[in-house]
Amino acid sequence: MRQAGRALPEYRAIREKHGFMEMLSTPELIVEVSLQPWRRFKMDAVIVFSDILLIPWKMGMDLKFIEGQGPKFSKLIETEKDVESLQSITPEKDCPFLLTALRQLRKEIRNNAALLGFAGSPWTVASYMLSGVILSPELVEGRRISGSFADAQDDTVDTVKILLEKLTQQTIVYLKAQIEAGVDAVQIFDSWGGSLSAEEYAVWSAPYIKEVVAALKPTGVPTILYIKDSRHLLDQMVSTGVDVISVGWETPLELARKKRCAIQGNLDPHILMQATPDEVREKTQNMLNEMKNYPGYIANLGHGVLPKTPLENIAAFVETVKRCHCEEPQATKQSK
Ligand code: 1CP
Repeated sequence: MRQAGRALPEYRAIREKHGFMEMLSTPELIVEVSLQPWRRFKMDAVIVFSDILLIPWKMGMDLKFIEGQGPKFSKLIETEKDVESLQSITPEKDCPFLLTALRQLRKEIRNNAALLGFAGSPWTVASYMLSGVILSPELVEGRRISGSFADAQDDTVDTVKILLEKLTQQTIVYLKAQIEAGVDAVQIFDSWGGSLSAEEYAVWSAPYIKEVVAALKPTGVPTILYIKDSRHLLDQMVSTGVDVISVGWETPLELARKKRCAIQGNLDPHILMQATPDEVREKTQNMLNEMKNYPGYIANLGHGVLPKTPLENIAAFVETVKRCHCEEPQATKQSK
């Protein structure tokens, strides 16, 4: 999840001095910002500071960061010609800053934490390239694009499929480079996958993720697939072949458990933002109790940390999870 984000004062201090795009492409800043949450909270994993839109940026799309909104492309993909003009990336040449940062992070954290690399799923990244803004809730653009396929000309559908296939190949190359640079696992963010129905997902997202996962299998590095609104897509998530399914907070863990697959998630980040530290401890403990004895569970939030989250609540979450490794929950102790 987005662990640095805007919640940390030390992150905001760096952002006051440097633009987001500059931060994305400067190894020293990537390393520093990636380490900030870990220094403070000592979670078990460090996710590298980067963005899912790095691939299309390096394929030739002009990316700018609009303050208060997020990263945006100046011109979206509209025609087959636009898709054709996208270049293939060579990670060592096009994003050496990221690979340098990953190697440095590996050295700094040694084996004291897992180092996570990531990429967006082809569907989610394509949604941004084709439609741009997904910020307003009524504009779930992934849905709009797929909805328009019903009336779309065949060649539009083909163009989107060519784009998805292109992105799939780039994602494979990009994640392989991150693996070579030393990451322990990679997470694929299909943040907008949940806006598709199960039938649409089977056509527009799952096959491309499957291809990425199959290509990474020989490396032996575990893959994690995150979908925010994942409730109706759990079977498809498993069938992509990923090692871990990471579910949003609206998906009951009880449902995910039935899939007999390693699970990551899923405390509602709003709890961290609104509740007291005691309430955070209680809700976190409830989640841990629910997953007790489930083999292959990674405690996490169901989406990124929200910007105004009190730091003591993040600390309460991490401490409760870490304590759980060595102490049994109170209720279980008493019942023995
Ligand atoms: O916190 C970290 O440093 C972890 C690295 C990280 C990750 C894993 C960042 C840095 N972004 C991401 C993934 C990412 N980026 C996703 C998938 C996860 C999710 O669903 O949240 C998405 C959708 C993006 C795109 C993005 N980047 C948006 C959404 C834009 C939109 O229109 O929907 C935004 C606002 C960003 C900015 C961003 N990326 C990362 C950070 C720390 C920030 C905030 C920057 C700031 O305001 O200072």
